[in-house]
Amino acid sequence: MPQQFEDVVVETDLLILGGGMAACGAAVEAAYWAKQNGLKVTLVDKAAVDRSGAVAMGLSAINQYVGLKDGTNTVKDYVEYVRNDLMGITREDLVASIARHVDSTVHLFEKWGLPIWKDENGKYVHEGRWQLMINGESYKVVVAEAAKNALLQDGVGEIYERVFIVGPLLDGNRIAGAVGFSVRENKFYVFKAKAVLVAMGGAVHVFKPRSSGEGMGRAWYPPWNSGSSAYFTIQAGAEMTCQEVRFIPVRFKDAYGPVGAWFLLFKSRATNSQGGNYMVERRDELEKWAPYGRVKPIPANLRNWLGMLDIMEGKGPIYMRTEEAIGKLAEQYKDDPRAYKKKMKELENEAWEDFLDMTISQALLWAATNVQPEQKSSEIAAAEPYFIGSHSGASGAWVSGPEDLQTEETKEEYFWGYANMSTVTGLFCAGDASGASSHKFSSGSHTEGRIAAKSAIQFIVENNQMPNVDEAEVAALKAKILKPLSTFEQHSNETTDPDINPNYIRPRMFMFRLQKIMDEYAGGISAQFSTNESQLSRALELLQFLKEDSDKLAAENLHELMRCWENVHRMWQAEAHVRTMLFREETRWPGYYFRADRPKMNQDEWLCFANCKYDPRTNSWEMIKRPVLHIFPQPKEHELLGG
Ligand code: SFD
Ligand code: AMP
Repeated sequence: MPQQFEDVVVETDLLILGGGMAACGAAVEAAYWAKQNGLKVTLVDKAAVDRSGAVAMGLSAINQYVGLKDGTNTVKDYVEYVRNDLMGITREDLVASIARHVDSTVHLFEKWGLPIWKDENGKYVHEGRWQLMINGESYKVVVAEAAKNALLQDGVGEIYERVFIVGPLLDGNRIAGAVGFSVRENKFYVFKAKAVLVAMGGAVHVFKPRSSGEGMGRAWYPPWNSGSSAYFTIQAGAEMTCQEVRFIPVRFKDAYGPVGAWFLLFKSRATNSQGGNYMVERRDELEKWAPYGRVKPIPANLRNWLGMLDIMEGKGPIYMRTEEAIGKLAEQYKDDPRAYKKKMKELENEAWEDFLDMTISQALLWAATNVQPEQKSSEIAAAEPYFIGSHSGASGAWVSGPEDLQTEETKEEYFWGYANMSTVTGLFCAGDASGASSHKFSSGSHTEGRIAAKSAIQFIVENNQMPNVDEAEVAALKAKILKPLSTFEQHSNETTDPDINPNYIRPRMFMFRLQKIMDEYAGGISAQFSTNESQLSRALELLQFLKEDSDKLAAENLHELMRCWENVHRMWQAEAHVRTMLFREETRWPGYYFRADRPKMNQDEWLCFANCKYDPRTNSWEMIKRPVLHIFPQPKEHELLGG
């Protein structure tokens, strides 16, 4: 009987939600400070920490390493890089807070056993200025082991795996815990906590993916990151930021292999079907987006935009010129056949390992389609939109920065007591869950998890009372969360095909409907990433119908129950996105999306954060504009924008 559910109540001091990069960083740091203060830490992951989250398959590079010790770069350099890539709009205090600590995290990874490439002088091999090459197939296992050791060895904490967190518990404006259910057993979980740290990753499959039919389920970012962080913080009433910033990654087509190693390590070019290089041929276009079109490296969205223009003019496909890049790197060995052969073998190995370490399906697709990268180019394409605060997107919760990095001006706006605390008391966020601090990637997310956890423990020490939990609210939440099971049970025998039923909708169909709305009206791949005010308004209207129908979701078993809630989470991420795109009346990042009715940047108002906040009591949204302020002086050219 699916309706017989055991209630499991867990009381803890700090509750860490998620078991990915940020959560593992949080676990290590929280365990250290909790031990000193006699506190308990509980971590909950919907999967198994060893292989959960974005790094499940491993990675082939650590994308954020500043190199402070040997003076390669400064924190300010990193902040400038991020600010430029986001065309001026970033929380410098948050980016600096991570950048000043990230190297120590990378050194910990190495100490825990992660192999980082070294050259003949024992120095790290860089992919690009900020990126280090790793043998990273087991990256997540290494990081998870350290988190588990920290939490479990001295009895400081406990870990719940395969428990899906649905939403928050609140005591007024203070977080009081979370509720969820086991995806394996009939157990309903109530976690009561003095502080909660959200690190449940970003959101994938909000938009219709390029891969459909036999390839469906394949995505660049993991499909099991389904918007739980955004849902949790939105439902808690936290202010959200940069919800209009979706990330469109350019990826090897159909298996989503990342391009960074090809552009940076192999120094490859991408050319269109006529052999033209859009980065060269379309350079003039960048002036339209000045001064950000002039910065180096050219912002990721503008790089996308130039390629998209080629596609829209019918010059596709775009190819990564792997054979040319490998040929050039081996060229200097040409006179010595043995050395040349050796170098070619080495490059060939590196090319395959790049994918075998982090996107195995890309290696499989290459093998299946007889691609030998040293002989043949591979197609690349702009993928569907993702919501991810840790890569080149920026969506997430609006969190407090650290006190010591604020100026008098920024302190007013960006600091409210505890680093990485959202606008809800006791609710902390890290990794994809926190916004406006892009380019943290795996290492920066782990680092931000550490920063947030340390701060959360300080919060608990200074606010050491258990918030009240309203048991009637818990009972109502339990009924709501488990309802899809009874809906299915009640009605599934009324039709010959249990998929088709006038009384309910199954999660897969619900997801298709959401993806179709977003794809067609909110600037997905079918719409060439283009939208306008009328289309966005229509999307909101259709999302409203979808929301009404979410009450009719049906689940045959626990796995489907998880699928139901994953899609509800995605739906709320979608709504925050559409509302924020409507709020900003401009094309707000060309190459991420294009507002056909507002084709330009609004130069007078560009430099601001577009924030939003949902009030669960009144079921209403508030849109808020926040200023972009600097902790480091900005280059002269940017002053032209008046920011
Ligand atoms: O090449 C619930 N990333 C890269 N980072 C790098 O440093 N180098 C790279 O090479 C990177 N590349 C890359 C990357 C990711 C992917 C998928 C590919 C390639 C193919 C990005 C990083 O991986 C990313 O920035 C961090 O992992 C973000 O960390 P975090 O902690 O914010 O998210 P997570 O690791 O995905 O963890 C999420 C956790 O939450 C759990 N979860 N638990 C309970 N209840 C729920 N409802 C939950 N929902 C989710 C998950 O199970 C998981 O534990 S490249 O492309 O640039
Ligand atoms: P990706 O594989 O696209 O996720 O990129 C990995 C890293 O390389 C990220 O830090 C990107 O910002 C960076 N990167 C990728 N392509 C380029 C490029 N053409 N120029 C500069 N940086 C890049």
